[in-house]
Amino acid sequence: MSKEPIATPHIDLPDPTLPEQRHALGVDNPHDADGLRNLCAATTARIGVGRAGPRPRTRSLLLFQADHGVTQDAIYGEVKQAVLDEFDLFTVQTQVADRGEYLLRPDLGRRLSEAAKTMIAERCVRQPQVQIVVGDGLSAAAVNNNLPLIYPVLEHGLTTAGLSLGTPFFIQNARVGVINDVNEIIGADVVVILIGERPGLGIADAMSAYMGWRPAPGKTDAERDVVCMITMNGGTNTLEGGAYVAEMIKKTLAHQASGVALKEKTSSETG
Ligand code: B12
Repeated sequence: MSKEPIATPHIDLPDPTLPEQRHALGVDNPHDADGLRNLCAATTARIGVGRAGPRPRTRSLLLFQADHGVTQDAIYGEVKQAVLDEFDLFTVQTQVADRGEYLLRPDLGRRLSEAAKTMIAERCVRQPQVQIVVGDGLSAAAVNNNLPLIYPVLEHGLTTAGLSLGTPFFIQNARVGVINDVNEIIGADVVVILIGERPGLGIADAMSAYMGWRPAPGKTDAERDVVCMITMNGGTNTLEGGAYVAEMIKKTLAHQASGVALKEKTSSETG
């Protein structure tokens, strides 16, 4: 009897992350296939996936696990030094010791370490009109994928409007509220933080730009604005996002207000 060579393993399930598989209808004999297809195309939510008896299909489960893996990589990944070097960003830390603590103690991610305060004080221009900072937040992938695209657009939009910019830098293990500590040192009119959003099970590299008029200790999100879901993977296009953030900053400067106060000022203007 001749011995068969060991065959390469036969995988009978296609890769569930491929676009044609991800968007394939899972419902057998749908009453209105076109209607269901339109519904599924309108959302990234996991609808129309079908089921195997009372359980999810293997395909759905594998896709869920694969997407979950991507979110873990985004949360625990690191921002690439090459991306920071492209814009001469130096790095400072918050009071968080490691990534585990970052997830458990959001309050520490809102405070700069003493070493960070010293470094910022030594290296940064004071009292610019706009201070840009970058934070990893909850997705390093957001910074790695979007910063090279958004930063030049934002910088261009602000400088062509004749605005003075501070010295930009990167904050590791950052939360949005850290802009209060930043501005205690810098004294800018507006601080904007480009930060990684909490990854979803479909898009893991979305960036947000949170900004505020003269942030200071004690100020809350009610005094901030956000442009969210900035990504080339199905959110606000990163280049357009950069232009929009520049416009928001100009509006903040013009009205000397952000968040709820800006909303109140602009809604009374428009009647
Ligand atoms: C988590 C989250 C929350 C959490 C924040 C708690 C926490 N500690 O994480 C809770 C449930 C409290 C929340 C509440 C609200 N949220 Co929210 N939130 C998010 C979510 C899912 C992720 C945000 C994120 O990843 N931030 C980055 C991390 C690193 O930041 P962080 O420092 O850990 O957390 C801060 C921010 O998340 C900030 N924040 C959260 N939501 C909002 C909304 C606004 C307008 C501002 C200025 C700040 C802000 O609050 C946290 C504490 O400072 C986004 C969805 C998205 N695609 O971004 C929506 C999102 C940002 N939230 C939104 C909204 C509308 C709100 C509320 C105004 C809802 C309401 N009507 O009450 C409130 C405002 C809360 C506030 N802080 O004043 C919208 C903003 C839309 C827009 N462009 O203006 C988003 C985009 C969801 C959506 N698609 O509608 N939110």
